[in-house]
Amino acid sequence: MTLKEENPTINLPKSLDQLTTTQEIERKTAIGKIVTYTLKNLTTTYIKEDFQWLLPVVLSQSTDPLWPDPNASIEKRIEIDIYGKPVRAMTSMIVHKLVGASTVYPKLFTLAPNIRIEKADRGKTGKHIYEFTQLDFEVQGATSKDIFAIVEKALSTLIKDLKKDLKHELLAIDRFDALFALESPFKILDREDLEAKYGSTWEEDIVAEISQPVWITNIPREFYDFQDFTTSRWDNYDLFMPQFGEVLSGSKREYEYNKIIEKMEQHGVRKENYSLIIQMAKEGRLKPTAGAGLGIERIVGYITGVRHIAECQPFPRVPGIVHQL
Ligand code: ASN
Repeated sequence: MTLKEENPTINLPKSLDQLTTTQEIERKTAIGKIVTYTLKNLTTTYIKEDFQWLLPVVLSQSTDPLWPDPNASIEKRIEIDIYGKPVRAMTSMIVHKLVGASTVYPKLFTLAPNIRIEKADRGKTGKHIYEFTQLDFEVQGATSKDIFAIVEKALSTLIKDLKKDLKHELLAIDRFDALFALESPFKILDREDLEAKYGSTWEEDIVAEISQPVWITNIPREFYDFQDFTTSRWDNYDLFMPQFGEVLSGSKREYEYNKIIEKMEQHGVRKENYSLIIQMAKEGRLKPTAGAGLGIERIVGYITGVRHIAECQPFPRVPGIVHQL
């Protein structure tokens, strides 16, 4: 059953070649301008803060295991052989960020294409796409609080500047009044407290309740997120936007050899895929870092209020639907 049949109120995002009416084309034009402005504004903020902009890679022996993660829903992992070696399509540049920030570029960011073949039923969430771009950044020696401050400044600036410079486009898609100034610092909530209060639906419940962005911390997930082994608490975070949901996730990172090995073994992660960072950790070359990745289509989805974030892509990547382009 296709998404359209199941929920006739959600129109599937169309590819550029399928847009025919003036209204459709004007809407896509406004969204395109907002994407361009968002990329320019965010990258300018990071460059002003002394970050180096790294070009992304797409095929690599090491990529994000995306496991264990309470939100993982991967139908298929893309692995091919090139030059006699197995490589994977990039799920996130986390490993490259850890190496980059530990060695040559202590403050780095990249605009990275990530490929995650989500289960087809995620086509209906309006929040998942099987190819997306993240503004992924990492800072040597940073704490979670340092990362919060960087993100809060970048997003507050973006919303303020958008309302000033792109009023015409925001009005055209009826989002000018819906977008309000962000008030920093954002509230910090613990996932355990939310589970105790709302149960398993905490994500939807909190998104419906908040009127400003909130940080959610202490989420059990991949080996590279920092965990305090004495308290079992995770020093990691997701950023949730009101009436929308998650737009960013990140953490302080593990860098100690013994902890990394213990977590990889516990999680059943294939150590041979990560031999380089394991070796670096063993030699003390992996440094303490912290960082995060902001989903570009998600933040633009929040700004534009689209029903499906694939509407922010020129060539939509809705799980379960493969278009010729
Ligand atoms: N970009 C995320 C981070 O920095 C990782 C991810 O996308 N899974 O932690």
